[in-house]
Parts: sequence; C-alpha cells; structure tokens
Amino acid sequence: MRLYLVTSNEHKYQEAKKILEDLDILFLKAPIGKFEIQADSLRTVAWSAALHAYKILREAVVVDDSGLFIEALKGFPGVYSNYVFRTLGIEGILKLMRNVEDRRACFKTALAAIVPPLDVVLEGEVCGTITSEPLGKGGFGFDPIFVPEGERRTFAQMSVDEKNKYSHRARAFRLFARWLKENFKL
Ligand code: ITT
Repeated sequence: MRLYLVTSNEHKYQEAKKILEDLDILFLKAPIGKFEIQADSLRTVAWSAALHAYKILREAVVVDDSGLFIEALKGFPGVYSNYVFRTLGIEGILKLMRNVEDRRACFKTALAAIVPPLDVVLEGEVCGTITSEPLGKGGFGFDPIFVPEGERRTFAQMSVDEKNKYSHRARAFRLFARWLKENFKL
C-alpha cells in the first residue's frame, strides 16, 4: 500500500515515518500542498485537508493538524499556531508568558486519514510546561519552549525517537498504526 502524508513540514514526515516504519506500507510525502481552511477545531482542518488531497491524488492520504494550547492564554495559539509561530514567534509567546506563574500547556494533533474504502479521524495529546527561555536546537516550531510532563528537557533537546516517546503526533500516529493493522492486516 502507498500512503501519502500531506504536509509542507519535513519534520512532521520524519517523526511520523518512524512510527509507521514497522508496517508494510510505502509512506511518502505527498507531491501536493496541504489545503488549510480556517476553522475552530483541529479535526475540521485535518479532515477537510485530507478530503481535498484525496480528491486530487485518489490514493491513501493522511493529514496531521497540530497546535499548542496554553492554559493561561485560554488555549491560545491553538488552531492558529502556524500563523502565530510565523508572526509573533517563540519570543512573542515568551513575552505573553512573562511573569505568568501557570506555565501549563498541551500540544494536540488531529490526524485525518482516507484509506479507501475507510476513513478515520484520531487525536493525540501531550501536556507539559512552557519554559522561560528557548532551549535546544532540534525539532521545529515551539519545540524549544515545551517540556513534556515527566521530563526536564524541551522537545528541541531530544532526538526524534525521544520526542516520539511523548509527543502528541506520535500518540496520534500510534493509534493510526493500530487502526491500519486492524483494518488492513498490515
Ligand atoms: P503542515 O500544515 O504543512 O502539515 P505546519 O508546520 O504548518 O505543517 P500545523 O499547521 O499542523 O503544521 O502546525 C501549526 C504550528 O504548530 C506549527 O507551525 C508549529 O509552529 C506548531 N507545532 C505543531 N506541531 C509541533 C511540534 O511537534 N513541535 C513544535 N511545534 C509544533
């Protein structure tokens, strides 16, 4: 089976690939971009992007839409994480969090897949805390300021395998791997 991940983000592809590597599938980055609607839930964004990609490719597709939800900011940047990362950036988030004691935050992923004749939407989540300064050079996005529960290092201070032990994306893709095994005997 050939399965396309629809994303412009190479890091996402590398993280997901490690989770799916035991399955007998050819996991590729799609030759088309991710079509992103503006919506207030990750599930809606992921599902509409998957549908759009499937209509073009007519092959099995999977989309991951993710975001960082900060408790003290009432869930901001959430579904706007991509835009906020490109505009305010990490420094902007740290500024908003200056002198804020409650540092709790969660990363969430909604994964939508169309694997004919079936489709599915799954979720993954990891909670932790926002640091007061960026730490580490690995990963992408908000990785340098997020420490998952049970760790002292940020995601940016970890290898892909270490991040995959905890991450929202890895959790969603492990559920997806199980779903593929159960439904397609891979
Ligand atoms: P695609 O939409 O093309 O897949 P993207 O990077 O824009 O790539 P999202 O819209 O799903 O991905 O993610 C929104 C933002 O949330 C992203 O730009 C990052 O800043 C942040 N983000 C998502 N997952 C992350 C992770 O595992 N580590 C750090 N930041 C993450």
